[in-house]
Amino acid sequence: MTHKPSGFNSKLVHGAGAKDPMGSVITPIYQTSTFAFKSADHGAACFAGESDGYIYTRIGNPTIRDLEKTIALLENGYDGIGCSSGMGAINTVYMSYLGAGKHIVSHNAVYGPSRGIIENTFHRFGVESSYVDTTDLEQVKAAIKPNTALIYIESPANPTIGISDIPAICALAHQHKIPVCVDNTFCSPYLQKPLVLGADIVLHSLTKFLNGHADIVGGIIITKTETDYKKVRSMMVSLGCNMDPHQAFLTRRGLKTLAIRIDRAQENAIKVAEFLESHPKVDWIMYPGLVSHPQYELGKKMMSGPGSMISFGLKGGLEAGKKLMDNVELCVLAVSLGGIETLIQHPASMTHSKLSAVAKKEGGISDELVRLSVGIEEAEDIIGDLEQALAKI
Ligand code: LCS
Repeated sequence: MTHKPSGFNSKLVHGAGAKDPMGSVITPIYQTSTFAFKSADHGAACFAGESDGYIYTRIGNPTIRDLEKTIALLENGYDGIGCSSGMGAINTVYMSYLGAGKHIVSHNAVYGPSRGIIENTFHRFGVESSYVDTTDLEQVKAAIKPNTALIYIESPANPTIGISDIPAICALAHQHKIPVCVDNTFCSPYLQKPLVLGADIVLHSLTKFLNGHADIVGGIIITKTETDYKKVRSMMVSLGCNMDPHQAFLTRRGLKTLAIRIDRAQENAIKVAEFLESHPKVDWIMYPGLVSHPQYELGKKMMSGPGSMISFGLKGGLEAGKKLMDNVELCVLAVSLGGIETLIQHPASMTHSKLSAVAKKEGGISDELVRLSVGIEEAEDIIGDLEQALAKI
């Protein structure tokens, strides 16, 4: 191609330009565990990294590589590493940068298991941690120690929707030569590009917006440099948390419509957020598209749109929230997010239930918090459903 596609939708559709040898327009599913070498010397060259031939699917596979290279292109990164799940990606990053005597600084409102695995498992291996409110730069500054080896943030955070200042945190971290990893699941590269904002590593639960159809679980890590890429890929291969070719195929298919799905869901979310904010039974709401969001201006600087994730609390607290969740008809009462359907869930008793009461309190994951992932249905239908359920409280 003499004209390299520069538009986001063109990149989504055409990807990193993988050409199938049989001329298949869509990258096929290479459903194989292993690849034949042309000769003993070729096999040796593949293992020595002197030939780019494929060896074994845990190490690499053409269907997975197409997805990895495409998402790396979307994030302006060096290359990508597909993983079996978002948690597979997170643990691969932790294992790559942490070890006995090392310290991680992270947000006290990250996806529950991202914190849980550090406090319940990595602590057993001598890793130290500080969970602070990373939306406050001073708290990040105060948490850094001589042995800090990784700063790990989510922005917007799950489930509080708090926004951390990625460029400021990266500038601070880099003064101390600490790498920064951003979980960009809530935004996707369509709305926010952490590597461009200064981060060293970005990761996603592909289960959410990037696949977008609630039919796979997957994860990916994208690094800014070749050095980090090699380090993280070799860890993923050793851990064995690789993607499966069929999972990569479905994600590559879902990814093609990322921008049009997000545009539509976001348009709906803005209307839903306005409806909720003005509803007399709603106590508070966190949505980056509302001026009432405490980091509204910062969000506008870092994100090209407010997205489709909303958190809110009802005046009747937990009991009212439960009533709402039990009475919705169109919105589905389920965890996960970023799919085509509107999902509603209760983080304190569901996604973040394994966290200690102290951790939940520190992170602002209150009992009344209800989280909504707005889908691509008609906005009037979503609002109508919430309205009838709210009327029952
Ligand atoms: N990062 C974020 C921000 C997430 O929300 C999740 C899953 C993960 C990582 C882990 O990805 P997975 O291994 O599930 O692919 N979040 C979920 C949630 O909020 N509800 O159900 C899963």
